[in-house]
Amino acid sequence: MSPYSVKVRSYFRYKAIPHQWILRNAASQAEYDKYAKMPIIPLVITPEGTGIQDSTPIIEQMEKLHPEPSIHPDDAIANYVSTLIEEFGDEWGNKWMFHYRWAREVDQRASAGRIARIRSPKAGEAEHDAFADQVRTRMVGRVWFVGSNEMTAPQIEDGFRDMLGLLDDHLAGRPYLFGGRPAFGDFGLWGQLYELWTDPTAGALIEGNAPHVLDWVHRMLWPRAESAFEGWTALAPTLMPILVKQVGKQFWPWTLANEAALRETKEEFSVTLGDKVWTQKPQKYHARSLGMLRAKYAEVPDKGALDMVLAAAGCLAGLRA
Ligand SMILES: N[C@@H](CCC(=O)N[C@@H](CS)C(=O)NCC(=O)O)C(=O)O
Repeated sequence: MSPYSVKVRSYFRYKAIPHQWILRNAASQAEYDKYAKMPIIPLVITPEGTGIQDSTPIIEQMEKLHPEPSIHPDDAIANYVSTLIEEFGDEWGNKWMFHYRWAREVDQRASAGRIARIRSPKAGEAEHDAFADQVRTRMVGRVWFVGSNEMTAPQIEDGFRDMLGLLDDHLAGRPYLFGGRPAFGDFGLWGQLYELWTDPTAGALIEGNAPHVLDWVHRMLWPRAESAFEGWTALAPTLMPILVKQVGKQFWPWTLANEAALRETKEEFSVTLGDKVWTQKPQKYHARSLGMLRAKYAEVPDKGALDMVLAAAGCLAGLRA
């Protein structure tokens, strides 16, 4: 049920890192508490007995231990764009996921039922129903957290449908976002898309409208290197529209406005995305990951050609800040 957990599992499978997948429930809670520093999943426990959390640093740490096959495209532009898409998937893709999962009754019931079964696998029917109701009430009450509300709901859904079309075009001629093997960006975006696919409403949208996205959703469950990464010139015709319309026009102004709202300790902020106003309470975690994205940008040795792409996508100024 957790996009960040399946993201890390997909990475572990790609790298053939031996691991055990343990559900967080009453049976595993004591072990979880021993190693977790934050109340979130995934939690990776290493053979040395260290607990690691937060999917992006988990993957970065593992990549140092298991560098081959690399998840970073050799082309310098594709390499940074992949990092940007990883962040976009984690932070903006999560809005589609969380919104669709908890907006409609059919999805609420399906998801709350699945969560209740994971947490309490042996519960009888009545106990299960009561627990599922509790989960449903709690989670529906939390959608505001990712910015889903009456005003933003149509924007989130229009944006998701637009993304499905763009992504389907991009994946029509290639198995993974950056060519013949999965990149950092695939893992981040896919974790959210996979979860969307498992839910009734968004799953039907994917199955009915985006056959290439559907293939990729399946492929990324057990990703493997089929051929090399592609260069930026080959990727640009269908990846650039995603950068411009989704990352540059939606996610980027939002993440900068969120950062400013945190700096100014605002209770709520509004930002215009395209031709619509988006209003929500600031989200803390995002400012930290935006900082990490800037640090990675600062480390790029030769920025000339990359800057032209980032400027065209509308992300350059905020990355230099
Ligand atoms: N930035 C973290 C986010 C992890 C996260 O938000 N996990 C959610 C589930 S997808 C969680 O554990 N929420 C609290 C809960 O389920 O109790 C990451 O990338 O790992």
